[in-house]
Amino acid sequence: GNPAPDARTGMHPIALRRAFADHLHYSRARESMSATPFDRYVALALSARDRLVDRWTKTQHTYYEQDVKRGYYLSAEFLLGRALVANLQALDIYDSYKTVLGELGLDLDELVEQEPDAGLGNGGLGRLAACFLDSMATIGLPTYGYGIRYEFGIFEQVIRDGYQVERADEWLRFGNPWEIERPEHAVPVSFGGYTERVPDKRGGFRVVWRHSEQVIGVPFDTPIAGYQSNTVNTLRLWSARAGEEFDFELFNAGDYVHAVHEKNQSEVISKVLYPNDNFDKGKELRLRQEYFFVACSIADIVNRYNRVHPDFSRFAEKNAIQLNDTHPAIAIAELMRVLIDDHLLPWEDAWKQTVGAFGYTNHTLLPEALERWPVALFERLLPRHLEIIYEINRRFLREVMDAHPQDQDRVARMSLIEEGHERHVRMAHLAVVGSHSVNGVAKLHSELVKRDLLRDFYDLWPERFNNKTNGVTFRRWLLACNPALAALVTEKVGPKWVTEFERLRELERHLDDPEFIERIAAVKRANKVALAKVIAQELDINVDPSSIFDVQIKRLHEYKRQLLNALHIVALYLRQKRGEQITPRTFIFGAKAAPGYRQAKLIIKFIHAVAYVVNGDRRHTGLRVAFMPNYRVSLAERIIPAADVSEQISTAGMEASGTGNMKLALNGALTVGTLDGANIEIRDAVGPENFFLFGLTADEVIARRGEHFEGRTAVAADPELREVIELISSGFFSPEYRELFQPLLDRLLGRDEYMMLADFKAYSACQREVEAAYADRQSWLRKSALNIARVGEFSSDRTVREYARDIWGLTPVEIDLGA
Ligand code: DL6
Repeated sequence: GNPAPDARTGMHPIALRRAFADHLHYSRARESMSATPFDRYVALALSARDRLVDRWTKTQHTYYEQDVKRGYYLSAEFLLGRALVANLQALDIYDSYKTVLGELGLDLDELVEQEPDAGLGNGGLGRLAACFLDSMATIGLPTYGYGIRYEFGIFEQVIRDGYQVERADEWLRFGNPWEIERPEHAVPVSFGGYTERVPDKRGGFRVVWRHSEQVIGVPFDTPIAGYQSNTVNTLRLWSARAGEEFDFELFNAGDYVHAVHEKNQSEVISKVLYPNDNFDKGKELRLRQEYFFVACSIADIVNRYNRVHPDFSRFAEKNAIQLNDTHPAIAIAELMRVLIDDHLLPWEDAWKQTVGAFGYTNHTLLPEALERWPVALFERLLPRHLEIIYEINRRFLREVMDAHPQDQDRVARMSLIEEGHERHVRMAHLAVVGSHSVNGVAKLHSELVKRDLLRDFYDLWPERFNNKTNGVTFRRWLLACNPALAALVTEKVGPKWVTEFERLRELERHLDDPEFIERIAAVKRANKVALAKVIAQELDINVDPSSIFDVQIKRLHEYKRQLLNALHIVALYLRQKRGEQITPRTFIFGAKAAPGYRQAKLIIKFIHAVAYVVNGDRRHTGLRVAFMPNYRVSLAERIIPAADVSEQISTAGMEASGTGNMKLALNGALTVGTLDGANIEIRDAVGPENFFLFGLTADEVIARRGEHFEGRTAVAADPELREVIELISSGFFSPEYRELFQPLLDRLLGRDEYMMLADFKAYSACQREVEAAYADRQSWLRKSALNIARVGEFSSDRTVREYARDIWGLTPVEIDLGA
């Protein structure tokens, strides 16, 4: 027979080997002597991509042919990380390629390391979007992701003298083998100018937007493969290019240099991701980014619908559009504009389709994260949208007044426009009014949305509000990142757990089998040894794999309380100095601070200062502190499998959900946590005896604030805490400048807004329980196994199925490759 059957798409090892060689030769023009590791990575990625193409085109064609209802996930962020392993596993060729490459003397893991992370997001919100894409494709839902192709994603963090320094993330420098540019589907996007009423054919008038600027959105498509299924969905990211107007008008007018400058101005729109997590800076360029990708996406959605539908009467029946926070909320006004101005629908008809299509997910209660745009800015950039928002508001407030005739305060509270010396558009209110569904991301969070943040809206439309507790994809966060644990799980419960999370429960049957428990321990041990090696290489710190690996990995934020963790490390250090016996522990941190967030950056410096003292203490070796620089998806994949303890210690009521908490529990770490976000549901699932709880509840936090609690009160009542604060205050951790950390202490001792001192004693006591529990090895391992077995419901497959059923009205579509 043929020695190389179908090298382009065949799955036989011979075909795989040939495909890799062909791509190295024909796509990279390299011989095995001249090829770099990156060339080999690209050759492998292209071989995988080839094998997705048939599925991809078949999937899209099937959606078209069956005219299925589509779901659209609009998100300013997709924190994808690397794609190679996910795609090889989706295609079920990971093992074959490992062998094939091995025969060529190549190490697959080494090629995997060549891929830069796609870091198009800040933290939880962007990573959730990435997990959802994976789940939607795996379930077989006809969905699309829409976002921005940032040329620079989240900055690269380097540490200099304990301080964070930011570097540009040039992730596209060497090219991206996964994306396909589709200039033929480019969309013009307008900004500025004014609106005009012109007579229409029916004796009425229509509004025309005379824009002053135009940019072009060019789509780049990335395949999103379902796990071992035929579905391949599309993530479409928009890149900004200068519009043709520049070429004709400005260039011909002779001012070449000015014209090139203007061209640059329009292309900056998709240059860089704003590096703020849970914070809105209100920059004009940010509003441009939001409108840019929303206008492109709505145009695309409407075009796709229009190809098969003669009018818009079935738009909402055929399209579900989910807003990932308010960043894309302008889509509500944009769809109204397109339907009314371009397609001449009456307002009522357009509004019915709009509300029917949109759903809004809220991801935060923090006031500093809620988007409010100055009306003046809106008017200058998007004059037509402001008119539409005013009209939405006028009709909406009439409804409010009908329901509450004498309540002017309520009307002012609910208005889409916030009055004041500068008027603002409240994007969350626009999102609620223009959507048929509003959801929070964990039970507590959804309750607080109804009770506090959007209470008036909940009064008016209780049926719109619902909860969708977050989840994470088990493909990346167990199967790919922890192959040894995944293999053990598969051995015990079979391979189906990868897509049927309920099966993890069956692990509980093996809990009394000492051999199984020992193997879990061995896997954890090996993962810790591997991470210890990375820590030694990167930080030149030797850590003991038998110590407790205590992990806090997430964006740096005061409410996430990395500082509370650091204060406790200081307390342990003092205990050790006093000669107290402490359980050896390695504290591992990973966190980026927003470049403009001074307090957060000072906390990074403080952790490094504590690490310097603790790690440098030659007489005591029990404690180690490792701050791992440039925390990102691919680094999380190495840290999480090695964790014993998961720090989920946010001030209660402030972390909407958290998702790292789920990943760590899934990999057998025990949580030290507050009753916040999804921690509450994780504790319920794994059992309170397998979770270390401490701290004030959300209601207690509110009560304390009402009582004007001050941190110094807690210090006065706790000798250990006093010693900690005094040591820092003495300048012990910053001898070169003793007041360095005074800004941290001032906030703690005063309002203690995040209740770090208020919760210190409880936290410290809880950590003593952790030590005691770790000392009982068998019991600890059992708790660890129970965490793995019982967190199935935190699969993003469950979450996405709930969205599909309750909000989107979507059902899976079978893709037949033979058809
Ligand atoms: O829902 C995903 C993720 C939650 O897990 C985090 O708890 C929450 O902080 C985060 N929210 C944001 C809000 N950003 N804005 N705007 O990132 O969402």
